[in-house]
Amino acid sequence: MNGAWYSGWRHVFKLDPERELSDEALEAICMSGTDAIIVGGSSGVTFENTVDLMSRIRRYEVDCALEVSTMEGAVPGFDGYFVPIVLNTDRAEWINGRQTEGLKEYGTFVPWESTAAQGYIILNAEATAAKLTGADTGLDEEGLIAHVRMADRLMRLPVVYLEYSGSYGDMRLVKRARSVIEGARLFYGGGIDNGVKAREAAIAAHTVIVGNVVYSDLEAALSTVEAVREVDLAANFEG
Ligand code: 1GP
Repeated sequence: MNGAWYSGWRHVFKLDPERELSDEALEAICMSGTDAIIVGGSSGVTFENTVDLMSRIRRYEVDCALEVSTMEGAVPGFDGYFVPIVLNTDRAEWINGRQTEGLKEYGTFVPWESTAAQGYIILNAEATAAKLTGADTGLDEEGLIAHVRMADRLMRLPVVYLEYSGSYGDMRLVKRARSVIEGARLFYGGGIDNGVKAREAAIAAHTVIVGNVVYSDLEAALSTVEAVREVDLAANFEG
């Protein structure tokens, strides 16, 4: 495991700058005991809505990172930055095109010590990110493991992100992915809308990302924090 700034994160809420969230709901999320908030979205991310959400989260002590998916949304002042690289697409724009365009513009300003690439493997065909990037979501197990090894071993990316956004993934595959990883941290996100799913995902992956349910059922979202803590308490107790 790498000793990076995000390496202790077990539970993370992902908030979308384009979506409305009341001050009360944001306070509950930030004070929930989650390890961090990631700000990011697949569409509609602008400088203004990103600054606005960051400054509202900044009232709390929780770590706050930005997933930089557009140049317009690159905002200074976060604790950390993730740069997604989509691995299961043949559209170069999403592998290195947008990233190098961003680096041409902002390369000298990047806080490298708090910036990490994420090797995204997008597995839900219905997800906006899958449609946007032309991801090959139909990978079989062998294909998935090959992508994980490419990210972790060949490219030595610090984070591998199994993205099922909007649908709950196959935890057997997530565990299998984790079993072949040597250096990266495995992020899992998608369809976690209750404590049971959060618990399963926390057993399968290093870091569990909870998104949509924040906007549809806040209480259920908050219950995922406790579920992940319980997995870790049980693991510590056992040994
Ligand atoms: C989205 O992986 C995250 O990028 C979380 O997925 O919104 O389905 O919880 P959900």
